[in-house]
Amino acid sequence: DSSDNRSVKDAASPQQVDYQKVYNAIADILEDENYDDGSYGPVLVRLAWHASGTYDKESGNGGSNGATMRFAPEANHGANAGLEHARNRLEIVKKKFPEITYSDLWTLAGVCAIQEMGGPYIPWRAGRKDGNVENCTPDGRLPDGDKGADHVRKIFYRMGFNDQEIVALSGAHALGRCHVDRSGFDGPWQYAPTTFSNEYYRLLEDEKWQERKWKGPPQFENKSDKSLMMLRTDMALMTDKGFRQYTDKYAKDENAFFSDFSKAFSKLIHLGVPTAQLSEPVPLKKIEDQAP
Ligand code: ZEM
Repeated sequence: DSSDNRSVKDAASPQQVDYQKVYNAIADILEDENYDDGSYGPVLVRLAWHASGTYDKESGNGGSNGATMRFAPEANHGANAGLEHARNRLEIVKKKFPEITYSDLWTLAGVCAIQEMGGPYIPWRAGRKDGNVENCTPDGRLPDGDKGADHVRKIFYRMGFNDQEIVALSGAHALGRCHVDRSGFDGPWQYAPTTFSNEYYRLLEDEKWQERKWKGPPQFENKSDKSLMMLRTDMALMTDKGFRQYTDKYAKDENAFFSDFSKAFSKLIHLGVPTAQLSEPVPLKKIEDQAP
């Protein structure tokens, strides 16, 4: 019926926003020497992931469509602690481009951060609509770091991912760190936490990992200098047979990792968004690949 058609068209209206301009504005505010490791990139990737990873393929609800983490119940879910840093930072861009939805902005910011930190190109489509407080997802849909392979599979299978995609997505832990005041865990996974690479898999396999003795939640530290960490869920990618084959592959072959990560992350940030709402993929060039 015609009113339905109209609402779909209005919602997407992707031609009204210059997404490359939005991308460039996000790229502009990634760095800040006074924040964390000098970049908002990692926490922006985490925002895109937590906005999307609530998807439930059975009911079709959750996912990035809606940006429901703006509202109190979901913003206060334990897993989302600290993501206000990402949401607040993006307000600068939202003010410049008020016509973009939050749900498009958050996912686009994840793509921008990955690409600008040296990662692969990620196909992205516009057209997500912002929901309201009734669309908030129930707590408990995102993974807990202190659990094993069964838990990881349960959570990611619910979104519709397979073992290969789980391992590929986990390579995002090349970026950023754990913060005691957010998750309770502590430390980065690799030595250059603002550079996207396959270091996460290489270190998982090449370092010796031992349980850290401390008052915080159970986590692992590398024996050699104790400056790096792994969650129990990270360790599962090495100890579980089904996962290990892909960890081996990505540790050896960064191109394979980049290619598989790009596909899996793109899938993640479109989960649950009705196809009719979405634009064609929007080419979003890295700053370094744009004409001077
Ligand atoms: Zn994470 N992640 N994650 N992750 N994550 C943290 C940080 C970051 C898990 C997890 O519990 C945690 C994916 C999968 C899984 C990022 C991206 C992606 C932190 C630390 C925890 C505890 C939070 C803090 O204290 O600030 C678990 C259990 C996962 C699966 C089993 C996937 C998939 C991701 C993207 C594709 C990123 C970029 C960070 C770093 C954030 C930052 O602020 O530095």
